[in-house]
Amino acid sequence: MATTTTPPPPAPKVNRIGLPVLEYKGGKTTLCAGCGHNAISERIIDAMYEMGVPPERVIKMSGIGCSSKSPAYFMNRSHSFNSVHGRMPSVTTGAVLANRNLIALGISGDGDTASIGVGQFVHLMRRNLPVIYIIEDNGVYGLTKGQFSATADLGSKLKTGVLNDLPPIDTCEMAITLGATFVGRSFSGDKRQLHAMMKAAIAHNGTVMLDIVSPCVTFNDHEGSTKSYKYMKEHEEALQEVSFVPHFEDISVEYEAGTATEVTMHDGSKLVLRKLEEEYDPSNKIEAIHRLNQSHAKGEVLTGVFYVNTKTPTFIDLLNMTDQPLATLPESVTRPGREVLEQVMEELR
Ligand SMILES: Cc1ncc(C[n+]2csc(CCOP(=O)(O)OP(=O)(O)O)c2C)c(N)n1
Ligand code: SF4
Ligand SMILES: [Mg+2]
Repeated sequence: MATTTTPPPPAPKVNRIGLPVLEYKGGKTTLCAGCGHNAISERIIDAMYEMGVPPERVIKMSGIGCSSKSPAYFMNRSHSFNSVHGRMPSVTTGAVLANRNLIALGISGDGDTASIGVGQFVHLMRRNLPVIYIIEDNGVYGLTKGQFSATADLGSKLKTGVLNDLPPIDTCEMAITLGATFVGRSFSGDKRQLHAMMKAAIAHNGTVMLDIVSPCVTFNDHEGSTKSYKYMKEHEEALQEVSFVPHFEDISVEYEAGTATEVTMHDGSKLVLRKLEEEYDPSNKIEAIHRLNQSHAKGEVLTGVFYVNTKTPTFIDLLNMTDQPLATLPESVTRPGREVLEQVMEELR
């Protein structure tokens, strides 16, 4: 009698370090269905998988808020630290200085960053510490039931009908002015753009600041909100078509001369910014601030990569740190002996 054997299941598709995408996933989300933050988690999973980032090298840092909860929903194999509200920048700075081999991914909210955390945000941006800092921006404090945050637009309306009478903080303008070296804005509903920007962020060595408009379906997705899906679909104005070619893919990108700007990233990857309108130079800070101001005046939400600078030294370079991460140095090196202490005491006498 002939026997039939069932063929083995096909091996899962793996990335350049041999991991399937499953190894980049996290726990099941407890955020509201349709929350923009969930879409951002998905883009992080895809980008980290496609770039072949070893999950164990990533530290997921956050503050407090629905956005700050989201690191639980991606990259389970990575390290994670949920800090105090608005204090993620200082904890991240400490972690990166202790181990320079880690890849820091900071997830914050507009409240966590631009309200309680604005002082810490300012000092992180001016240091050019290697970190990918993401603001999941819904214009409200989602976790505490929808009060306006400091990124809410003047005249936008709460569900209760209350109008916002204060002007917003533009976190991208702030980050560019202060010294971040890769600054952009995207929309959680713009899958293609966000995906390319996330991969470029991974390739950058320095402070990346991405403000991602991420609608809160429960408290800020109604008529009168300027951070709703409908408003973003009607008002998003992309500055460029963003494409990214990682250094390990030998793809030549074709574009007509003068229609695109190519930025070579630290690892040799290419960020290609295809112009959709007039000339735009992403290495020009003044131009970036000007375009952002212009878009506010026109009532548009400008998205894209506003500023890239691959030349400024990072905080790690400035401190002239040892190549070996401080956290791995033996105590014999990090702990001065009794003679050193005695010498210091002698000098103080
Ligand atoms: C020191 C401190 N102050 C206030 C709070 C209350 N609180 C928790 S989350 C939050 C705002 C979160 O807003 P955001 O960062 O925009 O995150 P979202 O929930 O909108 O994603 C506030 C005010 C707190 N947890 N700790
Ligand atoms: S309350 Fe808003 S921000 Fe929080 S999970 Fe729900 S939709 Fe997202
Ligand atoms: Mg918020």
